[in-house]
Amino acid sequence: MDKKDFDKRLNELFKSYEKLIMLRNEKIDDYNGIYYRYKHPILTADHAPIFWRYDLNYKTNPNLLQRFGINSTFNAGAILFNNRYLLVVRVEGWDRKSFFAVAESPNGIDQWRFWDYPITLPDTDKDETNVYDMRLTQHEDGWIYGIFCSERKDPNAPPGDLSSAIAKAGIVRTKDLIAWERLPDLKSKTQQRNVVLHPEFVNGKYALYTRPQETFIEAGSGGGIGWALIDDIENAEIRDETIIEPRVYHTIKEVKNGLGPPPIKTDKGWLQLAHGVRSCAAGLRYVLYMFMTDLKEPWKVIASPGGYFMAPKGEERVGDVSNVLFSNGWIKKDNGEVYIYYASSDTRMHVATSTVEKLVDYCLNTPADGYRTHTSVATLNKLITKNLQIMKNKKD
Ligand code: M1P
Repeated sequence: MDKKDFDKRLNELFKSYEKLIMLRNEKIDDYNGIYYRYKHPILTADHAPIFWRYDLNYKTNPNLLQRFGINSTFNAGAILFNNRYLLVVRVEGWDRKSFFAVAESPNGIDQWRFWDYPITLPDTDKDETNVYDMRLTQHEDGWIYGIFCSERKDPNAPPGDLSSAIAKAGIVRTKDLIAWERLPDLKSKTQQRNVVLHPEFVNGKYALYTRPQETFIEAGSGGGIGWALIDDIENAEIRDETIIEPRVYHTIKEVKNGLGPPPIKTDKGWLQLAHGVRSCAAGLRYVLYMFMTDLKEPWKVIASPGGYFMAPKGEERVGDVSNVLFSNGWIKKDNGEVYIYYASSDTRMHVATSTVEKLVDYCLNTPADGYRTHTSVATLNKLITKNLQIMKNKKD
């Protein structure tokens, strides 16, 4: 490519990149009363800056080739920090390694732009191979904590097994999302993923939502979402762990579940968003579901709307790991609006919007799963009878 073509092509790349970033998003009018989806994904691999992907120097890249490929942008932690909408995104390269990078939007809905550099985590363990799915918690102790999955090869894997891995919870903290202090990884008897720090002290201690698992993929006898109090966050260790939100046969969380973002405090209790996984002929199906826990005793589940809150739909259904919705970030605004950031099929990020009022109503008034067809039909019949009466009264 001669220099003139190089410059022309580069100019086109920057132009189409800006067009993508500045694309305005809009609500999809697909009413369910609970939340709105949006027309465009908010972050894709194409949102990675041009200067991350290309060497812009004609001398060293005369053919203008991508030098650092980005595969996907997903599973982002979220925070409203000094009135700035920030996501700590799991960015995955063509080399399959994930890293964290901050993306910022002026309104939380569109125009997401990555900060110039990704996050450089303190490198504390040479065996750590991959990191992902950071949950951001603005804790009442004044720090912003990030808990993420730290993955390494299973040292006990038999020769030739290059897939078995170990999942641990890595912990970092920051005051500005620029300088990150790494604390020792969470000590646990089992593998852990989807570990989330509760934003307040509970009985004077740090409190963690956990997800014990027997193997890298399977929860096994891990049971579900757990709860553990931690004496010292600078040397965090799970001593006692109780399952507070179990997996259940023939539900959307039959195979495994895991907490999403840290909970949102409301006057009726803590709003909790989680993912549930079931198995089917097509593989695993990940959906989002909600529950509420008690305000004073956040480990006690007080409401469990039955079924899923959000399931993969349309183009969300297809991607690197198809049939997956996953969320580890949401933002509550002062006016009560809630922005739910979720990823589809381990490929791209989306936003959905709701309000605290609607989410609390959803949690408290959606019938619980009765765990049997018979109870589902009874629930439906009750609603139909009530509604037919209303419809009849209108006619009379
Ligand atoms: O591929 C779907 C998800 O699988 C894992 O989630 P969980 O620990 O609940 O099984 C994670 O690797 C997650 O990043 C991924 O989106």
